[in-house]
Amino acid sequence: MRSAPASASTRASPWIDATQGASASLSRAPLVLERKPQLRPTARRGTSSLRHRSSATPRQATAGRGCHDQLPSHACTILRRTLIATGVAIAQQLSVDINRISESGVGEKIGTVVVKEGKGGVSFKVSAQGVPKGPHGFHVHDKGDCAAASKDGKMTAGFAAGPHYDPAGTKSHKGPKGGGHKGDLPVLKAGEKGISQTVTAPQLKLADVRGRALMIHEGGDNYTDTPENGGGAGRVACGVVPKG
Ligand SMILES: [Cu+2]
Repeated sequence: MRSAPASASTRASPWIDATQGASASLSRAPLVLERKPQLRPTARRGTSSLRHRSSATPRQATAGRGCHDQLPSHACTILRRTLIATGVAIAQQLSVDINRISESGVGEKIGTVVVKEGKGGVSFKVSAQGVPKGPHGFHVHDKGDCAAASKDGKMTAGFAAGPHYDPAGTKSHKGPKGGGHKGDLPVLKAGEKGISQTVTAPQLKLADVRGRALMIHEGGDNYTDTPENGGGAGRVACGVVPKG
């Protein structure tokens, strides 16, 4: 993971801060579009943030973060419109903190999930420590809230996140093969050092997961409704995907 380069002389990559929406931040120097730059995503470590990074060459762009800090606003506008006009594809990536959860609420951070949209759907690069060795059900839950909430009169870990994301109302848990909950993801497997795994959900767009919870369950997932929700049992770790 690279931080934004400080020098404007030799390095590429104008950084586009999508948190600024359409007024994305651009590079310090004029952009000479000799070819269409391919935007590649990146994220700053340890934050739930959204950044976009271009592969523009040094001649195309120079370093800098925050166009509006370094160029007059009309120059940023022109540059942004130029990028749009040239058909630049904007890839997107989010970094989500994952925290331990219990019936007492949200605990310490135990990892991250890098969420990235690509041609094949949305990928989830999961890094988490301190979870038991073995399989763990992993889903997009409907609400972006990892807090404990009451279930059958008893405070339950992560229950504020609601059920699995199911915009079509299938009420069916079928796993990543599709046809059921849209938020059903491939099961994770923890080793001695925790989870280090990337899974992909072809049925999802990044917009589907924004503002929702990523939930890691105590046990595995058989991708059926018997037992309910794949039998993943309790919710043990959770993170909320930023809305934008
Ligand atoms: Cu779940």
